[in-house]
Amino acid sequence: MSDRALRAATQVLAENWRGTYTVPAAGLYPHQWSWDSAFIAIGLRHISPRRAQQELDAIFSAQWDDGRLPQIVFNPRLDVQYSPGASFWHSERIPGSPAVPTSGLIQPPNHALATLLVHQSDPETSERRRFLSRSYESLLGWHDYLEQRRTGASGLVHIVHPWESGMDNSPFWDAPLAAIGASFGSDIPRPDLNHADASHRPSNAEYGKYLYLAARYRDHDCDDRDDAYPFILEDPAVHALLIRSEWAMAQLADLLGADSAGHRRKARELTDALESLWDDELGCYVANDVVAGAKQRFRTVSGLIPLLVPDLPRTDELLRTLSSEHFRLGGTALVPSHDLTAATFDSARYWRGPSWFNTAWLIAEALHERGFSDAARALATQMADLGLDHDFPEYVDPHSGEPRGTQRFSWTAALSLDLYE
Ligand code: 9WN
Repeated sequence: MSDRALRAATQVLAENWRGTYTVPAAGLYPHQWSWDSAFIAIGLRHISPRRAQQELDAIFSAQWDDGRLPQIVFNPRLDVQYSPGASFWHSERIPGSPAVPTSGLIQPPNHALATLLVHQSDPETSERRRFLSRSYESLLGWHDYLEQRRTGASGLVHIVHPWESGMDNSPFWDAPLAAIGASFGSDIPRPDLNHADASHRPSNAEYGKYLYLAARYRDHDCDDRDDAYPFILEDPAVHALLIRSEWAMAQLADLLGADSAGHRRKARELTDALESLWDDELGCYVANDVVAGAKQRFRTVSGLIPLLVPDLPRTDELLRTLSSEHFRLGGTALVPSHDLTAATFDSARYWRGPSWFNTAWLIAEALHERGFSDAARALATQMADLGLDHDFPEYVDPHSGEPRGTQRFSWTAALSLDLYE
């Protein structure tokens, strides 16, 4: 990597650092986000393994009694800058919440994988700070929450809000949201539109449903016991990240001299369960609406992320789909979030087409782990180049590579440091 690229990425990460964690972007996202911090830590380890550890420490210190790691840890002084904030959630009123104000929802479980990579980058500092043993305890609680409280009869992990997928307006959620008659009402705060073009963001109609679901989950004390709750989905990327993280837990257990067999067994069980989301005709995994009992048959980047799962029976098919006209690996900017040929594809709007850097990293990591080193390096180099050329955008138009959303975005800068050199 060139000195200029290293300096530019380091500068963004320094600007967005808040003493113990990094905000995703100064204006649009002024708090700490859960899966962002794990991706940021993966990049930060190349410039400061200690800061990478602190980034993860900060999210672990906001863990709920039931083990969940919250979607967002709020800075209450910036309440009006982001909606819904601390004053919407009032997490201090919910039994089992931590001392700091948080959202009650979760995000995808990439934390054990990040913990392993951060530890491996500087085992000495990690040992001195007891990073591994402390993190492992938190991760055990986090995975227990997902595998006990959030797993249904299918053996697949459940999400209860589009935000929990990290891919908020994916076409996967269109029908499940449309089936919910209620909405939050017409007075929908949109501070996000002060920082990004409305045509790059989810619509007001979607926000009405997002806030309705969040308020309903909150008003039921976030206890996962609302029998008539209307949004329960199984998402391939969330489930695949849990599997990949369960394999990372096995490695962490080995490093700590703890029992790793249970983690390997669990990872295999979770991998067997994933098979029910396979769609032969589409050549990828799809989401399942548990409430309606209906598969959401779209090709999205979420359905390709299982490539990260070791010993996956569908690797060849997924690689074919990734290179096909639907995602055009190598022939377009990064990996589009949605099928380039679909009627629902939109090259500008958030998770309905634009290419994101975190999902590109997950695919690059999967290619690297499968031994496709050249393809992994090519994708990582493209990420680094696009990041540097466009001031580290949140996402890009897959056809033109033009920046969309906000800029000086932390995970874009962080992951551009991970080049498989
Ligand atoms: C809601 C912070 C987050 C990412 C998500 C991305 C976006 C939030 C929002 O920003 O979601 O969590 O306000 O739109 O979809 O993946 O973690 O960067």
